[in-house]
Amino acid sequence: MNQPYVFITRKLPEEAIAPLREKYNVHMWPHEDIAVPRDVLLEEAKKADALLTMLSDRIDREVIESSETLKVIANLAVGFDNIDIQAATEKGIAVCNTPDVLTDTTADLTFALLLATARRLIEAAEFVKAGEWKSWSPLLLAGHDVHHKTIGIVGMGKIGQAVAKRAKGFDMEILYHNRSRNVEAEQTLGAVYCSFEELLKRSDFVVCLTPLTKETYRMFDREAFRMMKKSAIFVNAARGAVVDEEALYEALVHGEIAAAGLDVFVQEPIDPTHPLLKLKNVVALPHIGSASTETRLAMMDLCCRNIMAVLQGEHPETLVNEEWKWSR
Ligand code: 8YV
Repeated sequence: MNQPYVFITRKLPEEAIAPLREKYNVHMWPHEDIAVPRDVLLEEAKKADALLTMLSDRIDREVIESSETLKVIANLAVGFDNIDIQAATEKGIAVCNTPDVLTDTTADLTFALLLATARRLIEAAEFVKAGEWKSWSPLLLAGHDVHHKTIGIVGMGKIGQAVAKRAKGFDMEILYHNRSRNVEAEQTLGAVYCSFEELLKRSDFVVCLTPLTKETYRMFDREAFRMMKKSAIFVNAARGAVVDEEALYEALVHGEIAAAGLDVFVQEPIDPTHPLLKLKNVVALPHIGSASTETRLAMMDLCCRNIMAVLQGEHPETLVNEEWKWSR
């Protein structure tokens, strides 16, 4: 009998995918830093039983419907806005993601980005390295306090809650907005639910952690930034497209908000000439929310376990499309 065929869309460490190599015919795109071209993805999907994919792969209806063999797509991310879930479900394909294992790591980065933006850490570090630190002055690189301020978290899922936990350690008042109430965050962290508008008006730090959906697409628009305090700091560790980047730029340039810490962008990698990157009050990171070695290995391991489960006819640990039915 032929071994199932698994295609991995990026070069991953051999030790991370060893469990797959033992059981299956594994083919891996040989580049770590180059996304698999569309034509190769289509060719591979056609014959694959399983795909291990990244956020940078567009797994749309065309890819999904080109395959008569595909049984599982394991995405190396908690988000899955790169995959047409509806098309996969219609084809009986399981879609899996990597929640939980990245929660604390992503919350750490989100809070670090908040701190770095408020306290101007990147500017300050560059200042020292550039040899510009010639004397002391009372307001040299003075930023803003984080402790005892109000944080407004938009998207109180697992990562949002983990950020709230960190905010509690900084004695912050915690507001949140979410599709549904998060009773645990309210009871254990004293988080207060409020409307999107109220959160924008009251928060010193507005932190976006909501998934990208039709409903959240560009929810941070011109009007949203106008509602924020002029001293507000905006942090986005979710998805770029939740924000109207032109509106954000205008808000930063015209002093409608004070600063922004961004780990995600509409276009990734962002064009180095992008106007947002020219602003001193923007801290920009290359989408590294879950990028610790430990967590990335745990995410890879979970992807492998999910693929093996489905190919063995079992229910995977972290299934996205709950309506998926595995016809054995
Ligand atoms: C990705 C992310 O894991 O998990 C997500 O949804 O945005 C990141 O943590 C990373 O971009 C690798 O795909």
